Amino acid sequence: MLKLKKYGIVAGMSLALVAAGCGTDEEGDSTPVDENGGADEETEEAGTNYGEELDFTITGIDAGAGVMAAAEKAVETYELDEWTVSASSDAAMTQALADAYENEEPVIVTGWTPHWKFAAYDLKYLEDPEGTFGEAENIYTFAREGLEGEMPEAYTVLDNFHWTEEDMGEIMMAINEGQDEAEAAAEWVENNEDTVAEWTEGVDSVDGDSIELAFVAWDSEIASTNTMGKVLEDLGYEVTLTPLEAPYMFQAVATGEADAMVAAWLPLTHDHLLEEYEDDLVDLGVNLEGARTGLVVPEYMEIDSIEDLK
Ligand code: PBE
Repeated sequence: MLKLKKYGIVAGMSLALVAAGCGTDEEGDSTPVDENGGADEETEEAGTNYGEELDFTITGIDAGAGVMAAAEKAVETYELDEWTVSASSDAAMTQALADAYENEEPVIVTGWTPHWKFAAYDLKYLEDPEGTFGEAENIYTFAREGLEGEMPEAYTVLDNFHWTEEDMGEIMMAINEGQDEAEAAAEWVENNEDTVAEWTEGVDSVDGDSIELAFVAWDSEIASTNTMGKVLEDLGYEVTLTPLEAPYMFQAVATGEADAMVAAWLPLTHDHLLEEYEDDLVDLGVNLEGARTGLVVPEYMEIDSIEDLK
């Protein structure tokens, strides 16, 4: 069975990040958004920008997530002076989304793809003309220094790991519908022998070597990390999955406390973390193409752009 490590350091980290975030955000004042100023004011007067209804709150996730930093940046860039991004978790964010959706009420969340919420609800990304959330992202695998020499079998599988949004989506959906995380991943592995065979081709089994994968408990990364864990377990590894906040995930692999992660979003979302730790990380390349982050709202809301929030 995949082992899940428990850490008690997560809450303290959030506060530290919020504090750090305030100091390091760039000045957004010089951004020229005047062309749209008139239209935005009209929207505001008509009361359709949802600010008061939402208490000027964007529902966020864990403070260490890259999409949170991007959302803070958006608030500055688009001069959404009254708005705040509230930190919570992926689970709390999707609950808020579900509650609002059920009652056709407005809600704005920090969202990303792949995520099951797009299959479960009619949602849209708010346009981001200033590119605060960047363009398309890819998800990368990183290993600790020395893994290749010490655990060549695991290293090869991690290096070969590559799948699609649809693959990940199947597991996310199953978990969202109530299936146990490890079971959902195991079922996918059983049903996708050919794909898994591409990752494990020519790799010898091992005899109970211990390996630890770090991840963050975002639904997308719960799916990918449990899948990689199951594949390594089937090869004979004793696998531990360690949930951390994003900065600690990078740190754990960089210091060798954990062996690898399949949860690095680049070029933008985790850029600041890669910059800090890249000298001590081994880049095993992209495992999923075409990811995306942004502010996400239900289709029924009458706004289309982040600019409309002003
Ligand atoms: N996410 C999901 C992460 C990367 C994976 C978009 C929430 C983040 O923002 O850091």
